[in-house]
Amino acid sequence: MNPNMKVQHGFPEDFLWGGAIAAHQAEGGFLEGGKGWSVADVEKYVTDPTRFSYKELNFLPLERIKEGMNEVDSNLYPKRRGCDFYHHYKEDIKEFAQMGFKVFRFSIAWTRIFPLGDEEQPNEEGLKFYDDVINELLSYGIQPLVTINHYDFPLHLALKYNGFADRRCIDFFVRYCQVLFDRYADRVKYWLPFNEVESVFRHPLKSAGIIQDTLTDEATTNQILYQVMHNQLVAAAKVTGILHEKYPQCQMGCMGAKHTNYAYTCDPNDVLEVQLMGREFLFPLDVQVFGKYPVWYWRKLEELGVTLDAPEEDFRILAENTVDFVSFSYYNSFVTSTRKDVELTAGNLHVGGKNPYLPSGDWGWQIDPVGLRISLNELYDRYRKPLFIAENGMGAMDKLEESGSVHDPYRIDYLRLHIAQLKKAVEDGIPVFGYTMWGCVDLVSSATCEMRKRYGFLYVDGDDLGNGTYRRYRKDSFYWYKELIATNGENL
Ligand code: BGP
Repeated sequence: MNPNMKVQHGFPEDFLWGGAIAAHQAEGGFLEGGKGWSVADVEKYVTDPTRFSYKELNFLPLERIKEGMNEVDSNLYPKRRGCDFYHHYKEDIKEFAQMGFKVFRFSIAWTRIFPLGDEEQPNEEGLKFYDDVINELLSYGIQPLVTINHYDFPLHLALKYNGFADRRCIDFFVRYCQVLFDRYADRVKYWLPFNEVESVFRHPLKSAGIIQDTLTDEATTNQILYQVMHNQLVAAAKVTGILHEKYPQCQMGCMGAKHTNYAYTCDPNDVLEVQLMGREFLFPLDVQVFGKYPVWYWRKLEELGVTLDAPEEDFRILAENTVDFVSFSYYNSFVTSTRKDVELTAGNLHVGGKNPYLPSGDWGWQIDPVGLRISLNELYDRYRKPLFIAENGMGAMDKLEESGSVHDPYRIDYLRLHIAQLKKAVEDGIPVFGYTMWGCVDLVSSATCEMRKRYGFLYVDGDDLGNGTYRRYRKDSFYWYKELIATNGENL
């Protein structure tokens, strides 16, 4: 048969099933093993996150950073605790292996490797920790997939340089990556430089170490943030080049949050609005895949009055070092309209229009499995690169029964429906090569610093304030995912 006529049934045999976490939400081990302070260590728990907008939750002025640095022993900083993966990684990985994971996505805490960020020499104890994690994974045949920086920028680099606003941070990032590649590239094939690379516009401190107090007015904010975005893209391209040259067996991907939006009405203005919004979210991935900015972008900068400090050399670096695959997070979708009367609802990372056709979860995020198939098709049509679903999952209130069981049928439903759509996309011919369910062990939520917002297959006995044994319990979804992996996605 002509190979062009091949019809895909079900998932490919080597499909990578697994789960994902990030260092600052899972590890704990605050300042242990020589670790330095990251911006996540000063993110304070707020007793009622629903009272705050995402902007208030995510923008930390200098005063609050200093307050956090003075409270070394406080219980009110959940990201210093995570789910204590730092001390539980062996048992957690054993449980992932029990479920049959083929891949595990985790991030490396920059401040374990370079506690301040601008040192010449790395911290051996930090490097050793990730050696142990990687070796543990490989002992069970689980492939590591590493995010190099996931929302835990070194605090010292933020305070001293204003993070990626200063081009010297490009060099610090490159040095950090070189150390990681030289140490782990023999065992880690897949790498991602930045989590949700477009996120600097949403939370500049978390994503790039930008101190809020420097964003004094709209013009200054635009000038700084678009420069930061550029600097991060150059940093990502540089390390992509280094990885490709020194370790050609490895692959570099990009990672973006997929903000899927639908037009609220068939008014062409609504449809256009969706298109314009989509390209705003995707332009950093465009740069990483195509090696250049889209033309509309320069016009936008002109309109905003932003002038990039970008030597010619930057554009050569971007053009020459494009990525091997595209990964993304997908949780929910929104509707968009030019009308002002559309009801709003919460979703991952921001608030958007509420879709009357979709149900919502405990935190108001709307559940849209078909949107995953739409997103996969859209991304493949645009990029023609292999795709990887780096995050997908459901934050919910779980209840630990006295028997030690946790019944989470809502999570099983969410995952079943999304994976059914993923399967359809695979059968559409989209080359998706893996799926890592977000927060496979309960961890601290990113936006709201809560422990009670649980995503995991493994329940962790700890509350928002750190009370509890941190013992792990298997939820019903644990057994469901195990069966799913065992049948390579057939037994949904
Ligand atoms: C993504 C982040 C993750 C994760 C997830 C869920 O955008 O990459 O770190 O936390 O969102 O968000 P939350 O934890 O706020 O529920």
